[in-house]
This record gives sequence, structure tokens and C-alpha cells, in this order.
Amino acid sequence: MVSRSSLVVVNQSARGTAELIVECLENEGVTHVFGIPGEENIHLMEAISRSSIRYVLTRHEQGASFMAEVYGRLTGQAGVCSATLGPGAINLLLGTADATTNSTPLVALSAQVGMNRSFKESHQGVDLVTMFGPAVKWSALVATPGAVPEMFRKAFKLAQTERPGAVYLAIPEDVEKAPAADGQEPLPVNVPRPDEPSPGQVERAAALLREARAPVVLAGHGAARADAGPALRRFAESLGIPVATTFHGKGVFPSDHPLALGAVGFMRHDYVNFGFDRADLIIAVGYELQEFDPVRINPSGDTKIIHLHRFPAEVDAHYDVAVGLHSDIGRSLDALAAAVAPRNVTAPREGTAPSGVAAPGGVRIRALLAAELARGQKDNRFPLAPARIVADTRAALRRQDIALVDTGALKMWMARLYPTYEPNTCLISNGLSTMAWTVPGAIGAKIARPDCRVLVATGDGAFLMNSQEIETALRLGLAFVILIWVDDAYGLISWKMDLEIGRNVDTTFGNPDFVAYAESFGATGYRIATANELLPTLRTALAADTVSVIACPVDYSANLELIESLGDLDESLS
Ligand SMILES: Cc1ncc(C[n+]2csc(CCOP(=O)(O)OP(=O)(O)O)c2C)c(N)n1
Ligand SMILES: [Mg+2]
Repeated sequence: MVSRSSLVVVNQSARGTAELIVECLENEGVTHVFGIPGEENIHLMEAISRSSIRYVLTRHEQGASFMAEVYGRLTGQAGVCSATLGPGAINLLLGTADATTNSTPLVALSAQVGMNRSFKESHQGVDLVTMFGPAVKWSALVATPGAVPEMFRKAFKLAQTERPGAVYLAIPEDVEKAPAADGQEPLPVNVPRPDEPSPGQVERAAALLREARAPVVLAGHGAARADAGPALRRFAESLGIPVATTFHGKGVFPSDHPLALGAVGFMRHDYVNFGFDRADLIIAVGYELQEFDPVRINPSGDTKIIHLHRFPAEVDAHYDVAVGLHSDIGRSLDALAAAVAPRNVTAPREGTAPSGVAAPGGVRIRALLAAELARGQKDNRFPLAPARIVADTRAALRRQDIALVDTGALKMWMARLYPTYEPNTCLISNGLSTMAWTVPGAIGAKIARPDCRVLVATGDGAFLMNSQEIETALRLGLAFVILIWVDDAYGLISWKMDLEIGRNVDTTFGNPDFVAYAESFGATGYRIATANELLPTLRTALAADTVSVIACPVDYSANLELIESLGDLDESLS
């Protein structure tokens, strides 16, 4: 058996490739690597242990990928996850694909069989570069130590530049342990600078805006990444234009602003969609089509669109761009506002639409959202009404705290109703819409934003897919709250079946005792037994210095009631 000390001696005799890789990671500002080691990446592990980087040992590689994703989403710096070859790498795939589809920077690293056996049938050998290919911006094999500095710089540059996404690198075990070539150093990091919008395009867009009777802004994730919130506010206020956001864009325009319309993306015609029904111009600000099909906001395909983003839009029959501004989003907004002759607008007062604005139903839409939430707040039914859970969650968290909302029926309720005031404070996966990313994601969030309180809102289905990471959180000494919406079912799928087939099949299951389960990890568990217990329990748990698990029964009969009440709105709002 080889002792640890003899390995260290081997590594010290010549600078190894693993060590050079770690220098490259440090050079990129990497602070944490999330993962599980295997026999084929022990040199990388050992080199990380001697570096400034903290290795976060997880309980599932999928958890590691979600931690890296959320870290990347909150910092703009690629989160890094790492695994062994074969099965470990395959487990990294879900969070990696989620990062790409959520436009989030991530670098996934895994071991691979050595070059000396890569050409033949070989133990644990799977073509990982091909497997990751469609899920990332770049997938490549580090086939020789000499390529390390360029490949790692390229990986981070690609992951972090617009449109951000994931990159995958496979490191063969014999490359990892080979000596690094003499004189090899990490390459300097250069950051592309934001560019000014083209004056000609600004003028074309301004001409459209001047003519528009009922313009609406749709702000997406790209606006949040570009920190364009303040410019968006200036733009909307100076021109008196109402603003809707996508689920990813929640918070880039504060929900309590008099021009806020709410979030688009719900499965049916929601209040906010009425804002688009009569719009004759959509100003899409950092919108990415992967979040929801533009047919929802432009059903006949004839509404004019101004597309503001760093890159041109995807082609879609319902997203026919009249003018595109492909530059820094904040600068484009400021330039456009300045170019439009002042419309006849007076500053909006709280609860009113600005004068001179054909904000289609804007005041009414905000009033409907607020009324639904207020009714929820007073709803004492048990199991709890979804709107009650949303209202109490909002009341328990401060404006800047972070809620991570998992995929399920609860996502629809949170996305529609949860008032959000700052970008990236209500995190949703709406690109891949995967389940089970929030419990591990909370670990990435606490590492990226230690001063924020963090709450996970998850279904009982999604929770049990990755709850093992509670152990990781406790080992790291991190504190956050996991609020489980308990319906003993994959509720969203029941909802869809009830709507489209008239009944649901194979969506229900049993659950463990969540309190005992939480306590078995050393976390704190709470069971909600009446509606009035939820808010005080949330407050106690958020103030605690540990992981808290709150099991809250939910009454999803409200799902079908919601669809009916939205259906009844057609006449009154259009
Ligand atoms: C990994 C993954 N598997 C399956 C799905 C399809 N899916 C979307 S929501 C959902 C049900 C979620 O159930 P739960 O977590 O209990 O939340 P609920 O809908 O009950 O609120 C399923 C199966 C998915 N999006 N991701
Ligand atoms: Mg459920």
C-alpha cells in the first residue's frame, strides 16, 4: 500500500499536472470545488488540499453540480464541480445541463480513463466528452499536460461570457499524474468589456417606441445578470412603461413598484398575460426564449418586438424582432430612453398607473395579484392553501434574503405570487426545470452569500431526491431552512393530468416522518399542524443557526380553483 507521505514525495519531485490545474483554478478566482473523488483523480484532490481552494465533499455528484450552479448564478463566477470518471461524471450531468439551460456559468471537471487505455474496451470507460456535448457550451478532453493553461482559461472564459453556461473538461488519469511541462503557467484573465449600443439601432428602436400606443417591457434573466435593474427602473419611469418579468427575471424590477405587472410563465393565461394582450410593442430586456414560449405573450405573432440583449435572439415565429440592440443592456436602456422624445408622462404614484400610459390593465393586474395574496394570508384552512404558504414565506424573509424554489406545483404558486424586490432573490430553474436542485443549491447560496438568510421551498417529491445534502450542510456549519410543501404526490403532474385528462394516475406516494428524518441528521424538524403555526415556525427556523426542516401540508385543491378563476377573467381584463 502506498502511504500518503510517499505520494507527497512523488509530487514534490516534479510539478505535476494536477498541481498546474489547481494553479489555473486559483488564477480564475475559484474559492470552492464541490464534488466526490474517485480513484482516478486523487492527485487533483491532493493538490487542492494544498491550495487556497476549499474542497466541499458532497453526498452525491448531482448535489455538487447544483451547488456549483447556484454559486455561479449568484456570483457570476463559474462554480466548479468535480467527479471521478464514468458513474461519477454521469451524476454531474444534470446540474451541468441545468446551468447551461439557466444561462449560468459552471465548469464541470471529471477524471477519464487514461490515454493508455482510451482506445479500447476498458473498465468504467464511457465517452464522456460526447455525453456532455449537447449539455454544455464546450466539452473537451485534456489530452496532454501541455494544453492545461489554454484549456482552463478557455473553459472559464466560455462559461462566464454571455450567454453564460456550463463547460466540461475530462482529465485522463495518466495526464493528471504526469509531470507538467517546464515553464507552464496559468494564462492572464481578461474580461470582455461592455459595449455601447449602435446609435443607428437606438434611433430605429426609438422610432418604434414613439409610435407605440401600448408598449410593455418583458425583463428576463439577462437583465439580472447585466445588473440592469437601476437602468430598467429609469427607463420604465421616464417613459411610463409597465414591466413584466420572466420567472428568472423576478426581482430585477421590484414587485411593489407601481409599474410592475408580475411574472410571466405560468401554464395558463395569468393576470400578467393580460398586460400583453393589448400591447402593440414588446421591449424584451434580457429575455431568453428557453424560459417560456413567446407564443404565450404574442399569440398571433404580429406584436412588434425590440430585443435588448448582449446577443441576437433565437428564431421563433412568435418572436419576430423589429429592432435588436446587442450591447450592454443598461447602456442600451439609457440610450433608448434618452432618444425617445419625452412622452406625456407624469411620475407614477403608489398604486396608480402613470398618466399618458396605455398600460393595459396595469393597475388592475397589480390589484388582482395583491388581492389573491391578501386572501391567502387570511386563509386558515388546513392543510394550508398555497397562497397562505407564499404569503407567510414572504412575511418571514427580508427583502434581500434568498428563496430557492424547486420545480413542482409550488413553483407555479411562488413564481406567480411571491413578491420579489431584488434580482436573484427568488431563484427558479425555468430553463431545464429540473427537480431536486434546491437543497444542494442552498449550500451554494450560503457559500456565495453568507450574510443572506436562505430558504428552500420544495415539494415532497423533489426533497427526497437530494435530501442527503443536509449532512453536507451540517458538516460545513451552514444554516438554512427547508420548507417542504407536503401533498404526498408529484402534485404538478396530478394538476396537469386533472386538467387535460380529467383524472390523475400514478402520481401519489407515501412519505417518511420528516421531523424524525431531519433529526436523524442532527438537523431540526418541525411539523405544521395548523395554519397559524407556519409564520412563527418560519421565523424561529430562520433565526436558528442550523439546518431546519419544516413539513407543511398543502391543499392543492386550490390548483384547479385557480385555473377556473383565471378562465373567468378573460372578459373583465381585456
Ligand atoms: C428530475 C425531474 N424529474 C421529473 C420531472 C417532472 N416533474 C416536474 S414537477 C414534478 C412533480 C414535483 O413533485 P413535488 O416535488 O412533490 O412538488 P409538487 O408538484 O407536489 O408541489 C415532476 C415529476 C422534472 N421536472 N425533473
Ligand atoms: Mg408533492
